[in-house]
Order: sequence, then C-alpha cells, then structure tokens
Amino acid sequence: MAACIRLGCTGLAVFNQAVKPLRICQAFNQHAAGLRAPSNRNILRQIQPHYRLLHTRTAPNNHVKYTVRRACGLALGVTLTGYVVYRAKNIQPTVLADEGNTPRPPPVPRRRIINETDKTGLKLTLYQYESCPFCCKVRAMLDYYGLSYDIVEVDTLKRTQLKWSAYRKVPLLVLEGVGVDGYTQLGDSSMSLSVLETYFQDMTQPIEKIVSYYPIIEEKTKKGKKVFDFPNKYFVMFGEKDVKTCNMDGLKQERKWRRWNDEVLMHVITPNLYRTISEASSAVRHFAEVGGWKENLDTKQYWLIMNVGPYAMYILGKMLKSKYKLKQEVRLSLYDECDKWMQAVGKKEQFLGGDRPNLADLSVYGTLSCMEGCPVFEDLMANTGIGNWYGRMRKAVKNHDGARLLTSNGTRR
Ligand SMILES: N[C@@H](CCC(=O)N[C@@H](CS)C(=O)NCC(=O)O)C(=O)O
Repeated sequence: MAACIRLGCTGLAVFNQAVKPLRICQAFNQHAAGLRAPSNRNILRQIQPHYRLLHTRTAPNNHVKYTVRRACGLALGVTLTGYVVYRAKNIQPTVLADEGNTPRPPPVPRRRIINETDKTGLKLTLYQYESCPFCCKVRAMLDYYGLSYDIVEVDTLKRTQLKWSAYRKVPLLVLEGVGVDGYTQLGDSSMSLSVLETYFQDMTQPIEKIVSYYPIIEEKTKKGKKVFDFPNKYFVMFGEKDVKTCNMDGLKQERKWRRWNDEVLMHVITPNLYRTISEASSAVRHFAEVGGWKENLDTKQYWLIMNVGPYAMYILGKMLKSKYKLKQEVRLSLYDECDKWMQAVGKKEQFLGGDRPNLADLSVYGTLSCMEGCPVFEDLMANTGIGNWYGRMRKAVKNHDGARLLTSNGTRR
C-alpha cells in the first residue's frame, strides 16, 4: 500500500510538473483553445522547448464544474495508476512451466479466425487484449501467414481468463494438442514469432522440439526481485539448412530492429496514445469498443475504466515519458523513431526484409497498428513518411501473403 501511495504521489508530482508551464506560458494557452493538441511537426518543433499540455479547455461558466470533475477524475486516476504500477511491480513471475498452473478451463473464444488455406496443422489460441501492441504484433504474424486461431479476450482489470496460468501477461499464445498437458504456452510475443518462424522453416519437425530451443532463464535483479528472460527470443533457428545460403547481414538487421521495436518503439506508444486528457479519452473509448469491454466487464468495472481510465493512462503516459526520457513533446519522439525505421527500410526496397516482410517488418507494423483509430495514428501518417510502407504491410497482412511461402512439403520458400 505504501508503495502504491508513493507511486500515486510520484504520478501527481509528474502531473504538477507538467501543468506548471500552462500557468506561466500564456501564449501557448491560445493553442489550448483548440480541442486538440497540435500535432504538426513544424509547429511542434517551434514550440517544443516550452510546450507542455496544450489540450482541452472549458468555457469560463463551466469552470467550477469542470475543475471539480477533473479533480475527482485525477484523484481516482492517481490511485488507479498507483495500483496498476504497484501490481505490475509485484506481478507473478513469468513461469511457463506447468508447475504453478491450475487446471485450464476450456477457452471461450470471442472470435474465431478461420483460414481455409492454413496447412500448418497448428491449433492456436491467443489470449490477448485487442489493442495491446504486443498482441497486435502476434496477430500480424498469424494473419500474414494465414493461420487459423481462436481469440480469447482477457478482461483488462482482473484478467480472469488467465487465472489458470502462472503467466500473467498478454499475449499468451497456446499451442493446442502439444505437450503432456495437451497444450503448450508461449509467453513472450517476440519468442512466439521466433518459434513460429523456426517451425515454418521445416514443418516436418515436431513443434515441441522447436519450443525446447527457447528456454526460460530465471534471474534475480540487484534488489532480489525474480525476473524471467527468454534469451533466444530474437533468434530464428535454421536446423539443417546450410547457413551459407542465409543472408547473414539481413538476419542481423532483422534481429537489431526487432529488439529496437521492443526496447525503443514500444516505449513511445503509451505516452503518445494518452498524450492529453482528450486524446486519452478518445483512445479509451476506441479500445473499449474494439475490445468489447462492455461485454467483458461488469457494470462497475466498465464505469470505472471509462471514467477513471483516461486520467490513469494520462498520468501513466507522463510517468513513462520521464522514465524513458522522451522529448518534452512526445509526438516528436514518435516521429523521430519512425523516421529511423524508414531510413533502415530504405528507398529501394519495399520492406526491411526486401521484397517481402521479415519479422522486424511484422513487429513494427503490429506495434503501430494498435494506434489505428486513435488521434495519434492520423498524426503519424500526416507528419512522417511511414504511410507507404505501412500501407504495403497492411495489404500483405490482410491478404495473408506469407501463406504462399509455406509449401506443401513443409518447408519455407
Ligand atoms: N515481453 C512481453 C510483454 C507483454 C506485456 O507487457 N503485456 C502487457 C499488456 S500490453 C501485460 O500483460 N501487462 C501485465 C498486466 O496487464 O498486468 C511480450 O513481448 O509479450
């Protein structure tokens, strides 16, 4: 609880820091008269040194009502953020071994993705949050290769659908009919991509064998906290294939950018989705709709998440912004990272993988796709040159272009 309060206070301090310049910087309050914070790259560059929160503003006669509502929302938001961070710090370690798991109830899919052309023989269940970037990344992979799979939407507050598993995060990809218990869990999004890609190199191998190439290492931090690592998560294994036929430089680039996706790009997503209260509200509304929260949560939980969620996520965004030392105007950090990615893709090739997407393309596409439908996505498309690559990726994923690479004799083209 003490940690919770401490974190809540830190959230409040961060928030106070952020709003201070609003009071002193009258000139920028003119910007705040608009309903949306500026997103244009040139404007942002000019005002970046002073710019803070240039978002919604109320009419003066609504001022008291608005302030009270905002204060209540913020107080609840601070508490909820504190709780979320506290829970994340004390989260169950990532143990995927069967020990620690309770019997698994039959999954109740929210959606079934059926692809008649899927010849992989895999039976997959994806436990996910619809808009979580790690989950979108796994879906990008499954869709690109045209796999059939069931989707179980996990409730964002209690994660009831994951109670049976010792792993408490999403995505959790379950290989049905594999292993002694009749299923095998793949807990990390990047590891899931590598396991599947390794399997696609030669589908005549049992997938159990491939999973065994991806051990889970238990480590302790300096503070004595247990953490789990998936050391091979960025490695695709080529088995008997002659490595001389592999493009080593291409593989290095793929690994480098997959890591960058998880360690850099991911960190700019939350602060950008929830940059202002109005953007946070719009993102939460959108995520509630696509994630079916009304059906998945009870009335009280739904009320809480819809009314407090935007404030909590706004504060969390500010905390992450300072943790990852993002630019004062977080849009610029996002634009800069996407520019770096586009430089890596280059002008000559369609994808980082050349004429077809590789795992880095799929990871970056999946990660960015979680923002579709939110204000930040439009800003990103309008202010960077990523749109063409993104469009090609969307087409390749929606058309299941990867399915053509899996031949009927079980090897990858
Ligand atoms: N390294 C993991 C990270 C997954 C992750 O952090 N997922 C978040 C959701 S976006 C989560 O489940 N957090 C725990 C929680 O919600 O309590 C992966 O790549 O799959």
